[in-house]
Amino acid sequence: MTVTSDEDKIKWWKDAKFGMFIHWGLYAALGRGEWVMYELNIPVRDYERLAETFNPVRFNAKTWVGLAKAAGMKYIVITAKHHDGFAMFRSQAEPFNITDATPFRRDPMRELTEECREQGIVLCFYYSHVIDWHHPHAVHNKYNNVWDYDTDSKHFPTYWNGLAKPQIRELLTQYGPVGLLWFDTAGGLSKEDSEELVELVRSLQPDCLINSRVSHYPGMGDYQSKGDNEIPMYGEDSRAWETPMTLNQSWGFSTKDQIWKQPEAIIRKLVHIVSKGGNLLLNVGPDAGGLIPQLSAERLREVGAWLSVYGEAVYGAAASPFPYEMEWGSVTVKPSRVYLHLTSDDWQRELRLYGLKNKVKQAYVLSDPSRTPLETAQSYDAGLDHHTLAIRLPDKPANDCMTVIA
Ligand code: JFZ
Repeated sequence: MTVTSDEDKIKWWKDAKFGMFIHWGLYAALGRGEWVMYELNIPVRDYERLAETFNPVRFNAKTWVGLAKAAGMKYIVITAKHHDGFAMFRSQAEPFNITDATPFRRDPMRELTEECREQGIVLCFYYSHVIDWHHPHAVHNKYNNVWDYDTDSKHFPTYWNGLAKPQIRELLTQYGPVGLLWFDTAGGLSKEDSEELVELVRSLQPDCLINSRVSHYPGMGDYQSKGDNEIPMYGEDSRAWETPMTLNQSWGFSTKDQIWKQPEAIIRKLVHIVSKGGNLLLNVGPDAGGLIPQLSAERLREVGAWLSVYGEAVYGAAASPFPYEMEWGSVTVKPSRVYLHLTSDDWQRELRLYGLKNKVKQAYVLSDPSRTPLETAQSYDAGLDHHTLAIRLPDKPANDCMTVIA
């Protein structure tokens, strides 16, 4: 067996840049987000009854994976179990799961695994390892189920050894290679318990990546999960990182939330994140029938259309070497190439770039198949040992919300 170095192990993910987050579970039936059980203090016995009618017959793995692909996403992270404790996969560890407790009986994780393999997308699982509102022995903290279960009778090992670890084992043994495990909200879990979980994952699938939320102790896992919609400042993070983001304001399906981000805003955020060296994990919340909302799908397709033209400047690109934000847009780089992502709202005739180490050979609009060279002027400052580049820009492009100059 060859041991992959940490750097090699995370390379696919760092190059991927853009993934699809999917929050899907029983809560979709109530249409007000994935925290509904907690917010309404729904008793476990009542919540369990949602499973009796959960029958998402319109779920189609091919359509979902196809949408991720059309959006230009390279990996999918789906909630195998969220805080409600309901397993959206076949599980021997606990009957509160989609194949045993619902009329649907199918295992969507299996169907997605097969379809992802078919379409070349990396499948990854979200698993809520600490918060579990269904289990009487989950860690005691204020985000767990304090309405059904009293603290005094809690016995954490019953949950940890009887449910969390066995289910993580199932996820890593039932579906072939898993790209990464996305843990969440680890408050109350000891460092030793988090380490034990990391060891378990490593022993079953050494190449499976783990996000930092496996523990609330800093520095654990293979990369840093930022807060919701959070984009760090330049130089803030030395580790690989990812921003989880929603298209509206909810993770789980919501009929109330209709505040949607525009495709242009999403493209700019993606580029901005990549220019700082991060990944964007963008969420959809399918409904209880198994459909991804139309308003989400439309937006994702527009992002994908932009990426199909300008993807070269995103996938596999590294962070901007300039340690500050540009008022005109963002910068990404590849060996011997700089990409200038220009927003089109205040289009200038000329763009100036200071502080280049090398003289630039040629500049062109990335969407121009003939690569017609743009007019440039360069000067060298011997004192600062850097080049200044001025590019004469073409007319403002009609459709693109960001135009890339290579
Ligand atoms: C958590 C979950 O509680 C939520 O339901 C969703 O799954 C989201 C992706 O993750 O919520 C968080 C956790 C951490 C932060 C924000 C929301 N944070 O660190 O800013």
